[in-house]
Amino acid sequence: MRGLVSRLLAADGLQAARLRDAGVTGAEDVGLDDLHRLPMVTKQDLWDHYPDGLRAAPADAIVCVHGSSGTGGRPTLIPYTAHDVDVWAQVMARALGGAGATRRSTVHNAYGYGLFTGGLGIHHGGMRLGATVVPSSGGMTDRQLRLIQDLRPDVLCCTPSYAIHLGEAMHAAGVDPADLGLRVGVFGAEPWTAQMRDQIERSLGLRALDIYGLSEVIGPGVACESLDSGGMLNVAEDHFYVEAVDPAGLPVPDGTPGELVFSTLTKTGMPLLRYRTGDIATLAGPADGSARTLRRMSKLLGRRDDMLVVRGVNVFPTEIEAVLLADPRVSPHYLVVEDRRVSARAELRVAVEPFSDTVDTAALARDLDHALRERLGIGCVVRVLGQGGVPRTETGKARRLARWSAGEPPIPGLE
Ligand code: DLL
Repeated sequence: MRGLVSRLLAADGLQAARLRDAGVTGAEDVGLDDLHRLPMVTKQDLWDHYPDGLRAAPADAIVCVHGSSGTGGRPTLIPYTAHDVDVWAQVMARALGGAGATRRSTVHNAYGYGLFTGGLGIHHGGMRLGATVVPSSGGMTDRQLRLIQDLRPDVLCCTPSYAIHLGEAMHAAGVDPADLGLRVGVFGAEPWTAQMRDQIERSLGLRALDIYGLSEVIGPGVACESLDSGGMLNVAEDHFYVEAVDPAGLPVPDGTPGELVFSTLTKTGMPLLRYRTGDIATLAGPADGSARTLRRMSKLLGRRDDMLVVRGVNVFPTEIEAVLLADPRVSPHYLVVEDRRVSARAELRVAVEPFSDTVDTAALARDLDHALRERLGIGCVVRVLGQGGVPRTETGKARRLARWSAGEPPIPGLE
C-alpha cells in the first residue's frame, strides 16, 4: 500500500493532489488501520479525465487499453503497462486453476474479445496456465456448438446469460451435454443468482463458478470462486486490496453488505487508491480449514446505482430475479422495468417467459405477483410474454433492467 501511495505521489496527478489535501506527503504517513481516512476515486473522476484517465505511467510504457461501454453509454478507458498485463495473466491463471483447469485443459472462451476485458483477460490467464484457449468470442452460437463438439473443452467461459443460451441451443440441436466432457464453467461480468447457477449446471452438466472483476481494476480475475471456496469468491488481494464501506465511506464489519472499494497494490499504468466500485457485497476471511489465505467476497448483491426506490422501498433487481427463478415455470429470460411515466407513482413491471407452452400463464402471473409482494413488500405488475418475447443477448452483457419514463415501452407487451 505504501508503494502504491509513493507511486501516486510521484505521478503528481489527481490522486496525489487528493492525498496531499488529506495530509499525506509521503508513504510513511499511511497505514492499513487508517485507510478509511484516505481519499477515494470514482468513475466520475475517470469520466472527468477521459481519455487518458488517471494514467500514472509515461505514454511509451502503455502496451494496450481496455475499457467498458459503461453506465449510461459513457466509455471508460484503462491503460495497461506490460507489467499490468503480466499481473492480469497471473490472477486469471490463478482463477482458472482454482476452478480446476490445468495445462491439459481446453478452455472454450466465449467472452467477447475487444475493448471489453472478458475475452482477452481469460485468454491471457489460460495461456499463462499453459492450457489451450479457444478464442471463440461471443455470438455465432452454431459455430460455438460445433467447436465445443469437435474440440471437447473441459472449461467453458462466458457470461451466465450466454451459458443459458448455449444450453438451450444444445438441447434444441439434440446435443446431450453429458457426451461433451465439460467439467466447469467460469461465468461472470453480470449479476446471476443461485437459481440461475442451478439451471446452468443442470442444462450444461458442469460445475458453475462465479468470476468477478471490473476494467478499472484490471478486468476478470479480481475475484473468483474456486472449487473449494464455499460459494464465495477468493479476492486476489495480494494485488487488489479490498474494503467494504457504508455510504459515508466507513468500513462495515465482515458479513455486512457494503460497497466494494479496491486499491490496486501492484498496477503501474493506472494505479488506483480506494476505487469505489458501486458494487455491493459482503466480505469474509478464508474458508474454515482452507489452505487458502485470501479474503473472500460474496456474490454481488447488487449495484448502488441499480437500487430501485419504489414507493419508498429499496429493491435490488437481483432480489426480483431470485423470486422469479425460484419458480420452475419461469425461464431465465426476464426484464425488470422501472416505470416512472408518472413520477409520483413509480411502478415495477416484470416481464417473464414461461419455460414451455403448457404453462397456465394467468396462474403464473398471479403466483409471481404474490411471491414478489411477499419478498419485496410491494406489488409488481407481472406480464407473462410468449416464448422469445424477452430479447436475448448473444454478445456482451445481458440487459435485465430498463427504465421507462415516457413513450413506447422498452419491449412490447408490457402495458
Ligand atoms: O465485466 C470484467 C469481467 C469480465 C468480469 C468477464 C468477469 C468476467 P466491466 O465491463 O468493466 O468488467 O464491468 C464491471 O460488471 O462493476 C459489476 O457491476 C459487473 N460484474 C462483473 N462481474 C460480475 C459478477 C467486467 N460476477 C462491472 N457478478 C462490475 C455480478 C458482475 N456483476
